[in-house]
Amino acid sequence: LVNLTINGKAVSVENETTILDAAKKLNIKIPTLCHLHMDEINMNNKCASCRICMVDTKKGLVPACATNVREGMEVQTNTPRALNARKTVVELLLSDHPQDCLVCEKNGNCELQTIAQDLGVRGITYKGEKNNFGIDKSSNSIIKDHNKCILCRRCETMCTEIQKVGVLSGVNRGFETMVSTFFNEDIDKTNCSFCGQCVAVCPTGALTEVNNTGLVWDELNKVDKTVVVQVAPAVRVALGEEFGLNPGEITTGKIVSALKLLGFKYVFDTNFAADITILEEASEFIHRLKEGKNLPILTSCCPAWVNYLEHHYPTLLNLVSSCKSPQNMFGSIAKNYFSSKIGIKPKDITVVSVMPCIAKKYEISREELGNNDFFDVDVSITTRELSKMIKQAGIDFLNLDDEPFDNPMGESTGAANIFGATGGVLEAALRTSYEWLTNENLENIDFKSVRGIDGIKEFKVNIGSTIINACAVNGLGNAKKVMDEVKSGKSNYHIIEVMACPGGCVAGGGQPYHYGDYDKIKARSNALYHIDKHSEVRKPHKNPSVNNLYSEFLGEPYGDLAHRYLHTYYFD
Ligand code: HC1
Ligand code: SF4
Repeated sequence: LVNLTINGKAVSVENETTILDAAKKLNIKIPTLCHLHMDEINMNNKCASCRICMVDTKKGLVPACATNVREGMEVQTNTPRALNARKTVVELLLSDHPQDCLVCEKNGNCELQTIAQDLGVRGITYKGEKNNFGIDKSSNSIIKDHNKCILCRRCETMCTEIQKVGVLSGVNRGFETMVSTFFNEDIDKTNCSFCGQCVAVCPTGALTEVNNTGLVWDELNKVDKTVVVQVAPAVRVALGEEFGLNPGEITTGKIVSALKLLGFKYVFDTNFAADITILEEASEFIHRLKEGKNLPILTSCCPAWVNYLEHHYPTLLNLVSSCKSPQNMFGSIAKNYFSSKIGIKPKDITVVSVMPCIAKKYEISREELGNNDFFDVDVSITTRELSKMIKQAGIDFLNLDDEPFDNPMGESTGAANIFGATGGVLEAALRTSYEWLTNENLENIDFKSVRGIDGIKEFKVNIGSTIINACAVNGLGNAKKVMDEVKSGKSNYHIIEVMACPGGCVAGGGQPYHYGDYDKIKARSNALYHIDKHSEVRKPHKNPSVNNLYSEFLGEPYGDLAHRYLHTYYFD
Protein backbone atom coordinates (compact mmCIF):
# COMPACT_ATOMS: atom_id res chain seq x y z
CA LEU A 1 0.00 0.00 0.00
CA VAL A 2 1.02 3.60 -0.59
CA ASN A 3 0.46 6.15 2.20
CA LEU A 4 -0.23 9.80 1.44
CA THR A 5 -2.30 12.73 2.62
CA ILE A 6 -4.90 14.67 0.68
CA ASN A 7 -6.01 17.97 2.20
CA GLY A 8 -4.27 16.81 5.39
CA LYS A 9 -6.21 13.55 5.64
CA ALA A 10 -4.25 10.30 5.60
CA VAL A 11 -5.16 7.58 3.14
CA SER A 12 -3.58 4.27 2.08
CA VAL A 13 -4.21 2.94 -1.41
CA GLU A 14 -2.87 0.32 -3.78
CA ASN A 15 0.18 1.08 -5.85
CA GLU A 16 -0.66 2.68 -9.21
CA THR A 17 -3.81 4.33 -7.88
CA THR A 18 -4.34 7.81 -9.29
CA ILE A 19 -4.67 10.82 -7.01
CA LEU A 20 -8.22 11.17 -8.30
CA ASP A 21 -9.17 7.67 -7.12
CA ALA A 22 -7.36 8.10 -3.80
CA ALA A 23 -9.34 11.31 -3.22
CA LYS A 24 -12.60 9.46 -3.96
CA LYS A 25 -11.77 7.11 -1.07
CA LEU A 26 -11.76 10.15 1.21
CA ASN A 27 -14.92 11.53 -0.37
CA ILE A 28 -12.93 14.49 -1.67
CA LYS A 29 -14.30 15.62 -5.00
CA ILE A 30 -11.84 16.82 -7.61
CA PRO A 31 -13.63 18.21 -10.67
CA THR A 32 -13.02 16.40 -13.97
CA LEU A 33 -14.12 16.95 -17.54
CA CYS A 34 -12.39 14.71 -20.06
CA HIS A 35 -12.00 11.85 -17.58
CA LEU A 36 -14.74 9.19 -17.68
CA HIS A 37 -14.42 5.88 -15.94
CA MET A 38 -17.17 3.26 -16.02
CA ASP A 39 -16.02 -0.03 -14.50
CA GLU A 40 -19.23 -1.82 -15.43
CA ILE A 41 -18.51 -1.54 -19.14
CA ASN A 42 -14.71 -1.41 -18.87
CA MET A 43 -14.55 2.12 -20.19
CA ASN A 44 -11.68 4.24 -19.01
CA ASN A 45 -11.17 7.48 -20.86
CA LYS A 46 -8.02 8.94 -19.40
CA CYS A 47 -6.54 11.12 -22.08
CA ALA A 48 -5.81 13.83 -19.48
CA SER A 49 -6.25 16.50 -22.11
CA CYS A 50 -8.40 19.03 -20.27
CA ARG A 51 -6.34 19.58 -17.08
CA ILE A 52 -9.40 20.55 -15.04
CA CYS A 53 -8.34 18.16 -12.29
CA MET A 54 -5.10 19.99 -11.46
CA VAL A 55 -4.08 19.58 -7.82
CA ASP A 56 -1.14 20.91 -5.85
CA THR A 57 1.74 18.78 -4.61
CA LYS A 58 5.03 19.90 -3.12
CA LYS A 59 6.54 19.37 -6.55
CA GLY A 60 3.99 21.55 -8.30
CA LEU A 61 0.64 21.19 -10.07
CA VAL A 62 -0.28 17.78 -11.52
CA PRO A 63 -3.41 16.38 -13.18
CA ALA A 64 -5.09 14.13 -10.58
CA CYS A 65 -6.61 11.77 -13.16
CA ALA A 66 -3.25 10.91 -14.71
CA THR A 67 -0.84 11.05 -11.77
CA ASN A 68 -0.26 8.01 -9.60
CA VAL A 69 0.15 8.35 -5.86
CA ARG A 70 3.59 8.13 -4.28
CA GLU A 71 4.64 7.26 -0.72
CA GLY A 72 4.55 10.32 1.52
CA MET A 73 2.84 12.52 -1.07
CA GLU A 74 1.05 15.60 0.31
CA VAL A 75 -1.73 16.66 -2.00
CA GLN A 76 -3.82 19.80 -1.67
CA THR A 77 -6.84 19.98 -3.96
CA ASN A 78 -7.99 23.53 -3.35
CA THR A 79 -4.98 25.83 -3.06
CA PRO A 80 -5.34 29.21 -4.81
CA ARG A 81 -2.82 27.96 -7.37
CA ALA A 82 -4.90 24.84 -8.14
CA LEU A 83 -8.18 26.75 -8.29
CA ASN A 84 -6.63 29.39 -10.49
CA ALA A 85 -5.22 26.75 -12.85
CA ARG A 86 -8.65 25.14 -13.21
CA LYS A 87 -10.32 28.44 -13.87
CA THR A 88 -7.71 29.35 -16.47
CA VAL A 89 -8.24 26.00 -18.20
CA VAL A 90 -11.98 26.68 -18.46
CA GLU A 91 -11.35 30.24 -19.66
CA LEU A 92 -9.04 28.91 -22.37
CA LEU A 93 -11.63 26.32 -23.43
CA LEU A 94 -14.23 29.06 -23.64
CA SER A 95 -11.95 31.22 -25.78
CA ASP A 96 -12.56 28.78 -28.66
CA HIS A 97 -16.14 27.84 -27.86
CA PRO A 98 -19.31 29.30 -29.32
CA GLN A 99 -20.81 31.26 -26.45
CA ASP A 100 -24.37 30.32 -27.32
CA CYS A 101 -25.23 28.41 -24.17
CA LEU A 102 -28.73 29.86 -23.94
CA VAL A 103 -29.75 28.28 -27.23
CA CYS A 104 -27.56 25.18 -27.10
CA GLU A 105 -29.28 21.76 -27.15
CA LYS A 106 -27.17 20.79 -24.16
CA ASN A 107 -28.10 23.81 -22.05
CA GLY A 108 -28.70 22.58 -18.51
CA ASN A 109 -26.92 19.28 -19.09
CA CYS A 110 -23.51 20.53 -20.21
CA GLU A 111 -20.58 19.51 -18.04
CA LEU A 112 -18.46 22.43 -19.28
CA GLN A 113 -21.25 24.83 -18.33
CA THR A 114 -21.49 23.27 -14.86
CA ILE A 115 -17.75 23.48 -14.26
CA ALA A 116 -17.60 27.09 -15.46
CA GLN A 117 -20.43 27.85 -13.07
CA ASP A 118 -18.81 26.00 -10.16
CA LEU A 119 -15.49 27.75 -10.71
CA GLY A 120 -17.11 31.17 -10.84
CA VAL A 121 -16.17 31.99 -14.43
CA ARG A 122 -18.02 35.21 -15.15
CA GLY A 123 -16.48 36.56 -18.31
CA ILE A 124 -14.71 35.62 -21.51
CA THR A 125 -11.13 36.38 -20.52
CA TYR A 126 -9.29 35.36 -23.66
CA LYS A 127 -10.61 36.64 -26.95
CA GLY A 128 -8.53 34.66 -29.42
CA GLU A 129 -9.00 33.03 -32.78
CA LYS A 130 -11.95 30.67 -33.13
CA ASN A 131 -12.36 27.57 -35.24
CA ASN A 132 -15.31 27.54 -37.59
CA PHE A 133 -16.16 23.98 -38.50
CA GLY A 134 -19.25 23.01 -40.48
CA ILE A 135 -22.07 21.33 -38.57
CA ASP A 136 -22.90 17.78 -39.65
CA LYS A 137 -26.67 17.46 -39.86
CA SER A 138 -26.59 14.62 -42.37
CA SER A 139 -28.30 11.94 -40.29
CA ASN A 140 -31.76 11.60 -38.79
CA SER A 141 -30.25 10.73 -35.41
CA ILE A 142 -27.16 12.75 -34.53
CA ILE A 143 -25.97 16.32 -34.96
CA LYS A 144 -22.22 16.76 -34.78
CA ASP A 145 -21.04 20.29 -34.07
CA HIS A 146 -17.30 20.22 -33.73
CA ASN A 147 -17.19 23.87 -32.71
CA LYS A 148 -18.44 22.72 -29.30
CA CYS A 149 -15.94 19.88 -28.95
CA ILE A 150 -13.40 20.16 -26.13
CA LEU A 151 -11.30 17.23 -27.42
CA CYS A 152 -11.98 15.07 -24.39
CA ARG A 153 -12.04 11.99 -26.66
CA ARG A 154 -14.82 10.31 -24.67
CA CYS A 155 -16.79 9.72 -27.89
CA GLU A 156 -13.74 8.24 -29.59
CA THR A 157 -13.10 5.85 -26.69
CA MET A 158 -16.75 4.83 -26.64
CA CYS A 159 -17.05 4.33 -30.39
CA THR A 160 -13.69 2.66 -30.92
CA GLU A 161 -12.89 0.74 -27.75
CA ILE A 162 -16.31 -0.11 -26.33
CA GLN A 163 -18.59 -0.26 -29.36
CA LYS A 164 -15.77 -1.30 -31.73
CA VAL A 165 -17.35 0.63 -34.57
CA GLY A 166 -14.45 3.02 -34.96
CA VAL A 167 -16.20 5.87 -36.72
CA LEU A 168 -14.72 8.67 -34.63
CA SER A 169 -11.06 9.46 -34.14
CA GLY A 170 -8.74 12.40 -33.60
CA VAL A 171 -7.28 14.01 -36.73
CA ASN A 172 -4.98 16.96 -37.46
CA ARG A 173 -2.68 18.72 -35.03
CA GLY A 174 -2.67 21.84 -32.87
CA PHE A 175 -5.46 24.36 -33.32
CA GLU A 176 -6.95 22.29 -36.19
CA THR A 177 -7.27 19.12 -34.08
CA MET A 178 -10.71 17.57 -34.28
CA VAL A 179 -12.45 14.30 -33.54
CA SER A 180 -13.90 13.32 -36.83
CA THR A 181 -15.02 10.63 -39.23
CA PHE A 182 -12.76 9.16 -41.90
CA PHE A 183 -11.96 12.00 -44.37
CA ASN A 184 -14.43 14.10 -42.40
CA GLU A 185 -17.29 12.36 -44.24
CA ASP A 186 -20.86 13.14 -43.22
CA ILE A 187 -21.80 10.73 -40.48
CA ASP A 188 -24.63 9.16 -42.46
CA LYS A 189 -22.09 8.07 -45.10
CA THR A 190 -20.04 6.16 -42.52
CA ASN A 191 -20.50 2.83 -40.72
CA CYS A 192 -22.07 4.66 -37.77
CA SER A 193 -24.73 2.45 -36.19
CA PHE A 194 -26.47 5.47 -34.61
CA CYS A 195 -26.30 3.74 -31.25
CA GLY A 196 -25.93 7.19 -29.71
CA GLN A 197 -23.44 6.14 -27.08
CA CYS A 198 -21.10 8.92 -28.19
CA VAL A 199 -23.94 11.35 -27.52
CA ALA A 200 -24.50 9.74 -24.11
CA VAL A 201 -20.92 10.48 -23.03
CA CYS A 202 -20.25 13.81 -24.77
CA PRO A 203 -19.85 16.43 -22.01
CA THR A 204 -20.88 19.37 -24.21
CA GLY A 205 -23.18 20.09 -27.13
CA ALA A 206 -20.73 18.69 -29.71
CA LEU A 207 -22.80 15.52 -30.17
CA THR A 208 -26.53 15.72 -29.64
CA GLU A 209 -29.66 14.01 -30.87
CA VAL A 210 -31.69 15.50 -33.72
CA ASN A 211 -34.41 17.35 -31.83
CA ASN A 212 -37.80 16.42 -33.28
CA THR A 213 -39.99 18.16 -30.72
CA GLY A 214 -40.90 20.88 -33.24
CA LEU A 215 -42.19 18.23 -35.65
CA VAL A 216 -44.36 16.73 -32.90
CA TRP A 217 -45.82 20.14 -31.99
CA ASP A 218 -46.60 20.69 -35.69
CA GLU A 219 -48.46 17.36 -35.90
CA LEU A 220 -50.38 18.06 -32.70
CA ASN A 221 -51.54 21.35 -34.19
CA LYS A 222 -52.87 19.88 -37.44
CA VAL A 223 -56.65 19.69 -37.34
CA ASP A 224 -56.85 16.87 -39.88
CA LYS A 225 -54.51 14.50 -38.02
CA THR A 226 -55.21 11.99 -35.28
CA VAL A 227 -51.98 11.87 -33.34
CA VAL A 228 -51.21 8.60 -31.60
CA VAL A 229 -48.23 8.11 -29.31
CA GLN A 230 -46.43 5.00 -28.06
CA VAL A 231 -44.08 4.85 -25.07
CA ALA A 232 -41.12 2.46 -24.99
CA PRO A 233 -40.45 0.24 -21.96
CA ALA A 234 -37.30 2.01 -20.75
CA VAL A 235 -38.84 5.50 -20.78
CA ARG A 236 -41.14 4.87 -17.80
CA VAL A 237 -38.25 4.15 -15.42
CA ALA A 238 -36.05 7.08 -16.43
CA LEU A 239 -38.14 10.12 -17.39
CA GLY A 240 -38.66 11.01 -13.72
CA GLU A 241 -34.93 11.83 -13.44
CA GLU A 242 -35.53 14.89 -15.62
CA PHE A 243 -37.90 16.13 -12.92
CA GLY A 244 -35.68 15.36 -9.93
CA LEU A 245 -36.90 11.85 -9.14
CA ASN A 246 -34.52 9.01 -8.40
CA PRO A 247 -33.39 6.71 -11.21
CA GLY A 248 -35.76 3.77 -11.43
CA GLU A 249 -38.83 5.60 -10.15
CA ILE A 250 -41.75 4.31 -12.18
CA THR A 251 -43.82 7.12 -13.67
CA THR A 252 -45.93 5.29 -16.26
CA GLY A 253 -49.25 6.80 -15.13
CA LYS A 254 -47.86 10.34 -15.01
CA ILE A 255 -46.38 9.91 -18.49
CA VAL A 256 -49.80 8.96 -19.85
CA SER A 257 -51.36 12.01 -18.15
CA ALA A 258 -48.65 14.30 -19.49
CA LEU A 259 -49.03 12.99 -23.05
CA LYS A 260 -52.80 13.58 -22.87
CA LEU A 261 -52.19 17.13 -21.68
CA LEU A 262 -49.77 17.68 -24.56
CA GLY A 263 -52.66 16.88 -26.90
CA PHE A 264 -52.16 13.28 -28.04
CA LYS A 265 -55.52 11.76 -28.90
CA TYR A 266 -54.52 8.19 -28.07
CA VAL A 267 -51.75 7.27 -25.67
CA PHE A 268 -50.64 3.70 -26.25
CA ASP A 269 -47.84 1.43 -25.14
CA THR A 270 -44.92 0.09 -27.19
CA ASN A 271 -45.13 -2.83 -24.74
CA PHE A 272 -48.28 -3.99 -26.51
CA ALA A 273 -46.16 -4.43 -29.63
CA ALA A 274 -43.33 -5.99 -27.62
CA ASP A 275 -45.75 -8.80 -26.74
CA ILE A 276 -46.64 -9.14 -30.44
CA THR A 277 -42.93 -9.26 -31.24
CA ILE A 278 -42.54 -12.24 -28.94
CA LEU A 279 -45.41 -14.10 -30.58
CA GLU A 280 -43.79 -13.57 -33.96
CA GLU A 281 -40.20 -14.15 -32.88
CA ALA A 282 -41.01 -17.27 -30.83
CA SER A 283 -42.91 -18.67 -33.84
CA GLU A 284 -39.97 -17.92 -36.11
CA PHE A 285 -37.53 -19.45 -33.62
CA ILE A 286 -39.59 -22.63 -33.30
CA HIS A 287 -39.92 -22.81 -37.08
CA ARG A 288 -36.13 -22.55 -37.51
CA LEU A 289 -35.47 -25.03 -34.68
CA LYS A 290 -37.74 -27.59 -36.31
CA GLU A 291 -36.09 -27.07 -39.69
CA GLY A 292 -32.63 -26.96 -38.12
CA LYS A 293 -31.85 -23.97 -40.36
CA ASN A 294 -30.68 -20.39 -39.91
CA LEU A 295 -29.60 -20.82 -36.31
CA PRO A 296 -28.78 -19.07 -34.09
CA ILE A 297 -31.70 -16.69 -34.52
CA LEU A 298 -30.58 -13.13 -33.75
CA THR A 299 -33.03 -10.64 -32.27
CA SER A 300 -33.94 -7.64 -34.41
CA CYS A 301 -35.50 -5.09 -32.03
CA CYS A 302 -32.47 -2.86 -31.76
CA PRO A 303 -31.94 -0.74 -34.88
CA ALA A 304 -28.33 0.14 -34.08
CA TRP A 305 -27.53 -3.57 -33.80
CA VAL A 306 -29.30 -4.32 -37.10
CA ASN A 307 -27.39 -1.47 -38.73
CA TYR A 308 -24.11 -2.80 -37.30
CA LEU A 309 -24.88 -6.31 -38.54
CA GLU A 310 -25.67 -5.05 -42.03
CA HIS A 311 -22.37 -3.17 -42.19
CA HIS A 312 -20.07 -5.70 -40.53
CA TYR A 313 -21.58 -9.17 -41.05
CA PRO A 314 -23.50 -9.00 -44.34
CA THR A 315 -23.05 -12.74 -44.88
CA LEU A 316 -24.96 -13.49 -41.67
CA LEU A 317 -28.15 -11.58 -42.47
CA ASN A 318 -30.00 -14.88 -42.88
CA LEU A 319 -29.71 -15.30 -39.10
CA VAL A 320 -31.39 -12.11 -37.96
CA SER A 321 -35.10 -12.43 -37.19
CA SER A 322 -37.32 -10.92 -39.85
CA CYS A 323 -39.49 -9.34 -37.14
CA LYS A 324 -39.82 -5.58 -37.26
CA SER A 325 -38.97 -3.94 -33.96
CA PRO A 326 -41.82 -3.34 -31.50
CA GLN A 327 -41.66 0.36 -32.40
CA ASN A 328 -42.44 -0.42 -36.03
CA MET A 329 -44.87 -3.26 -35.35
CA PHE A 330 -46.79 -0.75 -33.27
CA GLY A 331 -46.82 1.80 -36.10
CA SER A 332 -47.91 -0.79 -38.63
CA ILE A 333 -50.78 -2.04 -36.46
CA ALA A 334 -51.84 1.52 -35.59
CA LYS A 335 -52.06 2.45 -39.27
CA ASN A 336 -53.34 -0.78 -40.75
CA TYR A 337 -55.71 -1.99 -38.00
CA PHE A 338 -56.46 0.65 -35.40
CA SER A 339 -57.18 3.31 -38.06
CA SER A 340 -60.04 1.23 -39.50
CA LYS A 341 -61.37 0.55 -36.00
CA ILE A 342 -61.80 4.29 -35.49
CA GLY A 343 -62.90 4.86 -39.08
CA ILE A 344 -60.07 6.98 -40.45
CA LYS A 345 -57.55 6.53 -43.24
CA PRO A 346 -54.02 5.40 -42.31
CA LYS A 347 -52.57 8.59 -43.81
CA ASP A 348 -54.65 10.67 -41.40
CA ILE A 349 -52.95 9.10 -38.40
CA THR A 350 -49.62 10.39 -37.16
CA VAL A 351 -47.69 7.90 -35.07
CA VAL A 352 -45.17 9.38 -32.65
CA SER A 353 -42.83 7.21 -30.60
CA VAL A 354 -41.11 8.10 -27.34
CA MET A 355 -37.93 6.05 -27.17
CA PRO A 356 -34.81 5.85 -24.98
CA CYS A 357 -32.87 5.64 -28.21
CA ILE A 358 -31.65 7.87 -30.98
CA ALA A 359 -31.22 5.05 -33.52
CA LYS A 360 -35.02 4.74 -33.51
CA LYS A 361 -35.07 8.08 -35.38
CA TYR A 362 -32.97 6.50 -38.10
CA GLU A 363 -34.97 3.26 -38.02
CA ILE A 364 -38.32 4.90 -38.80
CA SER A 365 -36.86 6.40 -41.97
CA ARG A 366 -35.79 3.04 -43.42
CA GLU A 367 -37.69 2.86 -46.68
CA GLU A 368 -38.84 -0.76 -46.23
CA LEU A 369 -40.57 0.08 -42.93
CA GLY A 370 -43.86 1.27 -44.30
CA ASN A 371 -45.37 1.17 -47.78
CA ASN A 372 -45.56 3.57 -50.70
CA ASP A 373 -48.09 5.80 -48.98
CA PHE A 374 -46.88 6.05 -45.42
CA PHE A 375 -44.20 5.03 -42.95
CA ASP A 376 -45.05 2.86 -39.94
CA VAL A 377 -43.90 5.59 -37.56
CA ASP A 378 -43.79 9.29 -38.42
CA VAL A 379 -41.76 10.95 -35.69
CA SER A 380 -39.55 9.54 -32.96
CA ILE A 381 -38.46 11.52 -29.93
CA THR A 382 -36.24 10.53 -27.03
CA THR A 383 -37.00 10.42 -23.31
CA ARG A 384 -35.06 13.68 -23.02
CA GLU A 385 -37.10 15.33 -25.76
CA LEU A 386 -40.36 14.31 -24.07
CA SER A 387 -39.15 15.96 -20.88
CA LYS A 388 -38.45 19.12 -22.91
CA MET A 389 -41.99 19.11 -24.32
CA ILE A 390 -43.48 18.64 -20.86
CA LYS A 391 -41.43 21.57 -19.59
CA GLN A 392 -42.31 23.72 -22.62
CA ALA A 393 -46.00 23.13 -21.91
CA GLY A 394 -45.54 24.10 -18.26
CA ILE A 395 -46.95 20.80 -17.04
CA ASP A 396 -46.39 20.10 -13.34
CA PHE A 397 -45.22 16.55 -13.98
CA LEU A 398 -44.58 15.56 -10.37
CA ASN A 399 -48.11 16.41 -9.31
CA LEU A 400 -49.94 14.69 -12.15
CA ASP A 401 -52.42 11.95 -11.33
CA ASP A 402 -51.79 8.55 -12.84
CA GLU A 403 -53.82 7.63 -15.91
CA PRO A 404 -53.99 4.26 -17.69
CA PHE A 405 -52.97 3.72 -21.31
CA ASP A 406 -55.77 3.77 -23.87
CA ASN A 407 -56.97 0.53 -25.37
CA PRO A 408 -56.75 -1.69 -27.37
CA MET A 409 -53.03 -0.97 -27.85
CA GLY A 410 -52.29 -0.18 -24.25
CA GLU A 411 -52.42 -3.61 -22.68
CA SER A 412 -49.17 -5.49 -22.06
CA THR A 413 -47.62 -8.24 -19.98
CA GLY A 414 -44.77 -8.12 -17.48
CA ALA A 415 -42.52 -9.68 -20.10
CA ALA A 416 -42.87 -6.67 -22.40
CA ASN A 417 -41.45 -4.32 -19.77
CA ILE A 418 -38.20 -6.20 -19.45
CA PHE A 419 -37.44 -5.64 -23.14
CA GLY A 420 -35.82 -2.43 -21.90
CA ALA A 421 -33.19 -4.33 -19.87
CA THR A 422 -30.47 -6.41 -21.46
CA GLY A 423 -31.58 -10.06 -21.58
CA GLY A 424 -35.24 -9.14 -21.32
CA VAL A 425 -36.22 -9.93 -24.90
CA LEU A 426 -34.59 -13.34 -24.59
CA GLU A 427 -36.34 -14.06 -21.28
CA ALA A 428 -39.68 -13.01 -22.73
CA ALA A 429 -39.12 -15.14 -25.85
CA LEU A 430 -38.23 -18.17 -23.73
CA ARG A 431 -41.40 -17.84 -21.64
CA THR A 432 -43.51 -18.20 -24.77
CA SER A 433 -41.26 -20.62 -26.70
CA TYR A 434 -41.19 -23.00 -23.74
CA GLU A 435 -44.95 -23.25 -23.48
CA TRP A 436 -45.48 -23.50 -27.22
CA LEU A 437 -42.81 -26.15 -27.69
CA THR A 438 -43.84 -28.31 -24.73
CA ASN A 439 -47.55 -27.56 -24.37
CA GLU A 440 -46.81 -27.36 -20.67
CA ASN A 441 -47.31 -24.59 -18.18
CA LEU A 442 -43.99 -22.91 -17.35
CA GLU A 443 -43.97 -22.60 -13.56
CA ASN A 444 -40.75 -20.75 -12.90
CA ILE A 445 -40.75 -17.97 -15.44
CA ASP A 446 -37.81 -16.00 -14.05
CA PHE A 447 -34.70 -16.71 -16.11
CA LYS A 448 -32.39 -15.02 -13.65
CA SER A 449 -29.11 -16.00 -15.29
CA VAL A 450 -29.91 -13.74 -18.22
CA ARG A 451 -30.38 -10.67 -16.01
CA GLY A 452 -27.82 -8.06 -14.96
CA ILE A 453 -25.58 -5.81 -17.03
CA ASP A 454 -22.73 -8.20 -17.83
CA GLY A 455 -21.79 -7.74 -21.48
CA ILE A 456 -22.18 -11.38 -22.52
CA LYS A 457 -24.52 -13.71 -20.60
CA GLU A 458 -24.89 -17.27 -21.76
CA PHE A 459 -26.99 -20.07 -20.36
CA LYS A 460 -28.66 -23.35 -21.21
CA VAL A 461 -32.34 -24.11 -20.79
CA ASN A 462 -34.09 -27.45 -21.17
CA ILE A 463 -37.18 -27.14 -23.26
CA GLY A 464 -38.75 -30.58 -23.35
CA SER A 465 -36.05 -32.90 -24.60
CA THR A 466 -34.10 -30.09 -26.29
CA ILE A 467 -31.29 -28.13 -24.67
CA ILE A 468 -31.37 -24.55 -25.89
CA ASN A 469 -28.10 -22.61 -25.76
CA ALA A 470 -28.98 -18.98 -25.31
CA CYS A 471 -26.95 -15.80 -25.12
CA ALA A 472 -27.74 -12.17 -24.35
CA VAL A 473 -25.25 -9.55 -25.42
CA ASN A 474 -25.16 -5.82 -24.82
CA GLY A 475 -22.72 -3.36 -26.30
CA LEU A 476 -21.57 -3.65 -29.91
CA GLY A 477 -18.00 -4.52 -28.90
CA ASN A 478 -19.37 -7.58 -27.10
CA ALA A 479 -21.60 -8.35 -30.07
CA LYS A 480 -18.48 -8.38 -32.23
CA LYS A 481 -16.86 -11.04 -30.02
CA VAL A 482 -19.94 -13.27 -30.21
CA MET A 483 -20.54 -12.71 -33.92
CA ASP A 484 -16.93 -13.51 -34.78
CA GLU A 485 -17.50 -16.89 -33.13
CA VAL A 486 -20.76 -17.39 -34.97
CA LYS A 487 -19.07 -16.49 -38.25
CA SER A 488 -16.21 -18.89 -37.67
CA GLY A 489 -18.64 -21.72 -36.89
CA LYS A 490 -17.39 -22.08 -33.31
CA SER A 491 -20.63 -21.03 -31.64
CA ASN A 492 -23.34 -23.49 -30.64
CA TYR A 493 -26.01 -20.98 -29.69
CA HIS A 494 -29.61 -21.40 -30.81
CA ILE A 495 -30.75 -17.90 -29.93
CA ILE A 496 -28.89 -14.64 -29.31
CA GLU A 497 -30.31 -11.33 -28.12
CA VAL A 498 -28.25 -8.28 -28.97
CA MET A 499 -28.77 -4.73 -27.74
CA ALA A 500 -26.29 -2.15 -29.00
CA CYS A 501 -26.10 -0.02 -25.88
CA PRO A 502 -23.98 -1.29 -22.99
CA GLY A 503 -26.65 -2.05 -20.37
CA GLY A 504 -29.54 -2.31 -22.86
CA CYS A 505 -32.22 0.27 -23.71
CA VAL A 506 -32.31 1.63 -20.16
CA ALA A 507 -28.87 3.04 -21.01
CA GLY A 508 -29.94 4.24 -24.45
CA GLY A 509 -28.47 7.31 -26.08
CA GLY A 510 -31.74 9.22 -25.62
CA GLN A 511 -32.15 8.64 -21.89
CA PRO A 512 -31.50 11.26 -19.20
CA TYR A 513 -27.72 11.69 -19.02
CA HIS A 514 -26.11 9.30 -16.54
CA TYR A 515 -22.76 11.20 -16.36
CA GLY A 516 -20.91 7.90 -15.98
CA ASP A 517 -22.96 6.66 -13.01
CA TYR A 518 -23.95 3.11 -13.90
CA ASP A 519 -25.88 2.73 -10.63
CA LYS A 520 -28.53 4.75 -12.45
CA ILE A 521 -28.67 2.14 -15.19
CA LYS A 522 -28.97 -0.66 -12.64
CA ALA A 523 -31.79 1.16 -10.83
CA ARG A 524 -33.69 1.59 -14.10
CA SER A 525 -33.29 -2.12 -14.95
CA ASN A 526 -34.36 -3.21 -11.48
CA ALA A 527 -37.49 -1.10 -11.83
CA LEU A 528 -38.44 -2.90 -15.06
CA TYR A 529 -38.04 -6.28 -13.34
CA HIS A 530 -40.15 -4.93 -10.49
CA ILE A 531 -42.95 -4.04 -12.91
CA ASP A 532 -42.71 -7.51 -14.44
CA LYS A 533 -42.77 -9.25 -11.07
CA HIS A 534 -45.91 -7.41 -10.02
CA SER A 535 -47.78 -7.78 -13.31
CA GLU A 536 -50.84 -9.98 -13.32
CA VAL A 537 -49.99 -11.49 -16.71
CA ARG A 538 -46.33 -12.17 -17.37
CA LYS A 539 -46.27 -14.32 -20.51
CA PRO A 540 -46.61 -12.50 -23.85
CA HIS A 541 -48.92 -15.10 -25.44
CA LYS A 542 -51.42 -14.52 -22.61
CA ASN A 543 -51.99 -10.85 -23.50
CA PRO A 544 -55.79 -10.68 -24.11
CA SER A 545 -55.64 -7.60 -26.38
CA VAL A 546 -52.85 -9.12 -28.47
CA ASN A 547 -54.74 -12.40 -28.83
CA ASN A 548 -57.79 -10.42 -29.83
CA LEU A 549 -55.75 -8.63 -32.52
CA TYR A 550 -54.77 -12.00 -33.99
CA SER A 551 -58.32 -13.36 -33.96
CA GLU A 552 -59.84 -10.14 -35.34
CA PHE A 553 -57.22 -9.17 -37.87
CA LEU A 554 -53.89 -10.96 -38.20
CA GLY A 555 -54.86 -14.62 -38.10
CA GLU A 556 -52.08 -16.98 -37.06
CA PRO A 557 -48.78 -15.71 -35.63
CA TYR A 558 -46.15 -15.91 -38.40
CA GLY A 559 -48.96 -16.31 -40.96
CA ASP A 560 -49.48 -14.38 -44.20
CA LEU A 561 -50.93 -11.20 -42.72
CA ALA A 562 -48.43 -11.22 -39.88
CA HIS A 563 -45.69 -11.37 -42.49
CA ARG A 564 -47.19 -8.52 -44.45
CA TYR A 565 -47.53 -6.19 -41.48
CA LEU A 566 -44.99 -7.31 -38.93
CA HIS A 567 -41.95 -8.61 -40.77
CA THR A 568 -39.23 -6.95 -42.83
CA TYR A 569 -35.97 -7.57 -44.69
CA TYR A 570 -32.38 -6.32 -44.52
CA PHE A 571 -29.69 -4.90 -46.77
CA ASP A 572 -26.12 -6.07 -47.26
FE1 HC1 B 1 -36.08 -0.68 -26.62
FE2 HC1 B 1 -37.68 -2.12 -27.92
S1 HC1 B 1 -36.91 -2.60 -25.84
S2 HC1 B 1 -35.57 -1.60 -28.66
O1 HC1 B 1 -34.61 -1.59 -26.10
O2 HC1 B 1 -37.51 -3.92 -28.54
O3 HC1 B 1 -35.42 1.87 -27.84
O4 HC1 B 1 -37.18 0.63 -24.13
O5 HC1 B 1 -38.72 0.49 -27.38
O6 HC1 B 1 -38.85 -1.13 -30.55
O7 HC1 B 1 -40.47 -2.65 -26.85
C1 HC1 B 1 -35.58 0.96 -27.25
C2 HC1 B 1 -36.66 0.18 -25.01
C3 HC1 B 1 -37.89 -0.33 -27.30
C4 HC1 B 1 -38.46 -1.55 -29.54
C5 HC1 B 1 -39.44 -2.45 -27.28
FE1 SF4 C 1 -19.92 5.47 -32.89
FE2 SF4 C 1 -22.38 4.83 -31.96
FE3 SF4 C 1 -21.54 7.38 -32.01
FE4 SF4 C 1 -22.06 6.15 -34.31
S1 SF4 C 1 -23.54 6.63 -32.71
S2 SF4 C 1 -20.29 7.46 -33.90
S3 SF4 C 1 -21.40 4.05 -33.82
S4 SF4 C 1 -20.69 5.70 -30.77
